Amino acid sequence: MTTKAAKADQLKASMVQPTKMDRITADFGTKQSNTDDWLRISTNDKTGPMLLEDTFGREKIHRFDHERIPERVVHARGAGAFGTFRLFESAQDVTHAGVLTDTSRETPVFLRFSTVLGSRGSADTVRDVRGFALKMYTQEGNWDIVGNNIPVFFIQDAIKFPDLIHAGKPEPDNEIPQAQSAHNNFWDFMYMHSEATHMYMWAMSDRTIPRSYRMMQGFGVNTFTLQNAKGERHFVKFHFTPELGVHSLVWDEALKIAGQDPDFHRKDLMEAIESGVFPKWKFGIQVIPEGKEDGFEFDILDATKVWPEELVPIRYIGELELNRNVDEYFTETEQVAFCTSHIVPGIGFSDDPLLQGRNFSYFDTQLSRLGINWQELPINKPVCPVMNFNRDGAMRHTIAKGKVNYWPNRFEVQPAATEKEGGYVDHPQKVQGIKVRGKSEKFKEHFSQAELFYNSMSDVEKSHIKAALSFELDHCEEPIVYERLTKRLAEINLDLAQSVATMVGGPSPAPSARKAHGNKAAGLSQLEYMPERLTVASRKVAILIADGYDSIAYTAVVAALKAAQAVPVVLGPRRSAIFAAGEEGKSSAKGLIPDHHFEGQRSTLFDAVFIPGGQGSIDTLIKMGRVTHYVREAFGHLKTIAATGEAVGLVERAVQLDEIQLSTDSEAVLSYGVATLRHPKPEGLKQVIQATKIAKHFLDQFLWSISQHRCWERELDGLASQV
Ligand code: HDD
Repeated sequence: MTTKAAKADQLKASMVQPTKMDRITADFGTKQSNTDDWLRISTNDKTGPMLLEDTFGREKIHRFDHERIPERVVHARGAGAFGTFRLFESAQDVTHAGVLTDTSRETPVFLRFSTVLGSRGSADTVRDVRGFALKMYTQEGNWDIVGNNIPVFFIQDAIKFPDLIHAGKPEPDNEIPQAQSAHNNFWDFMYMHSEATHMYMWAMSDRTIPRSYRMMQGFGVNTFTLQNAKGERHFVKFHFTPELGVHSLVWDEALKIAGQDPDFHRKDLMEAIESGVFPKWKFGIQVIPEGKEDGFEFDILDATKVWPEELVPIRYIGELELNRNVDEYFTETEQVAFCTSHIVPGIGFSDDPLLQGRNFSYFDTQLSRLGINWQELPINKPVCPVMNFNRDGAMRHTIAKGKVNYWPNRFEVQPAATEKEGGYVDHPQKVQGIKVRGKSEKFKEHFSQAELFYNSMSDVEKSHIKAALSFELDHCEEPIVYERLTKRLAEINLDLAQSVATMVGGPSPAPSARKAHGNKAAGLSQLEYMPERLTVASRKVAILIADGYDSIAYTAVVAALKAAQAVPVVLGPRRSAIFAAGEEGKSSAKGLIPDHHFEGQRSTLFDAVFIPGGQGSIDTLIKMGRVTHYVREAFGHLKTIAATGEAVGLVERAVQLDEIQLSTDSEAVLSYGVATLRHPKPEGLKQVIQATKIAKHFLDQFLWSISQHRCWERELDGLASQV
């Protein structure tokens, strides 16, 4: 049986781990005595010419000169991790695929997340669709689901993909802008392809600025098929829903992080796995039996459409967990290569015109990126035997023994597998028709689901979509681009079109001739995806201190955060010892060394901020513009802010809003995501008990507020923009 260890064990066979005992060698194995000086003619006082003879010197430079391979033409920037897929309910009624029917298996997987438009060195937090590409190393072969964090796509037909990507990538004359859709060509293309309307509504929502790869949904997007043992076929869409909920950054924050920490998502994934907070997703399928596919207003093979959950419920049957970081980025995350065409028995394709084209494209791109033998690379190699008569090609690794390399052969070596032996049998499908360049009628309707999506958003999400479109179109200088596009928005919603037009300029759009349906659907608003069990695990909390801080409040909050698996990160005016109140000046005091100083890490990199009191500390912090800015910026980004004792005054001064209620002497208060506790000095047992209760209440409120991700009320009531 394949266990999750099978892939890890296989990879180990290709690993080296240098130790102090090892000695440096050339690639041909000979130990080297000097790798710092090129062989040359020299005398004591003169350095003479270098000798081409130096085989070691030449090898080192040759190897370096050829280190780069072509980056992916799209999805070049990414991060990946290993994990496990488990099934908790067999789907044998719809498929005979082992990976979807055998609940005793643990299938090893590799998942690569990515942005689409940016080059390999671009920033993680740009506004962009995120790739969600999963390779399952099943016992029957590799099964790749090459998906995104958005369930629909911009185009219906694969033949449009080069145009789409050319329009989205930097413009050809000047290679500007990097990793952005905010430019003339992209929005020109969006207008020219009304089929893209639904997808760009998703792209302008908060889905494209995720807080973390761990907090995104994954979708197979295309329509695949499943076959069961009886030979019945079903159309299927694949869904992954994160245990931590679906959460995003706010736009101002995403922009700043792109500069402050371009590796934000990559680090976040790595650190969470490293600390044992393994990201998990529920795996679900939406299934339509063959024969029922025509009963929908839309064509179920059209990748620009969702299958609304009201019509086709999601059946959750499995779980995906990421639990191991890569050992080396290049050989694993960079060389991993996915193909939508890689399927296993029980799973098949549909006539989805986007999928059909993808099935050609992925294998093809791996040839130019990695060469014909790319499936022999350790990260891509299946865990089951690979036996066939494909031979040779550049960089072939397998040594295939035997007298023959063809079938049929006189030895009857390596025949094809029967169905019983697990051979892949294509579903017999009756096909009849006329050869045409075109698609069926239903593919021509482009606005209904764009409206459905917009209608299903919360007020906060709607205002973010307006702001995102206003930002993007503000970057288009050519009036024909932003004027036509704002006019198009009236097909979705007139208020949206007019609000955006007011912001970006041009005439106010008139109502469209299309009759709005006014419908909403479940599962489209990301705010519906809160974790089933509220959690602050892996949330990073900045703790701001200076000399004289209150160590009791500090210790209590750090302990509570750690107990809940959150990550407290201490910041001070310097990254050398900071002394608590009472500790200062004592020769025995060691102080606390902060993790960073205030210039090193900005508020954008944290989920919440806590400032313990202590007169000395607050006297220092209150005079530091950076600290005031820290609190104000976190407030503007809707993050939880907590303060105790004297720090309550600091927060009050930084935020300066009457609407925020602060703690009294007898009560801890949580108001608009600001948790405060004044904690008067208790006298006597009764007061100590009372103070402990208040402190506990403060901690509960603080942690609950962090678990909510952001305080949307602050934005809805117009407070965030005032600070
Ligand atoms: Fe694609 C990469 C997702 C349509 C052609 N695609 C790529 C990756 C993801 C997707 C996640 C990165 C894989 C990795 O991490 O290595 N692509 C999608 C989705 C699509 C889609 C969800 C719509 C349903 N793609 C699409 C079309 C074509 C391609 C229509 C071409 C006809 N995609 C490619 C590619 C890439 C790729 C050029 C670049 C690198 C690679 O394949 O391995 O072949």
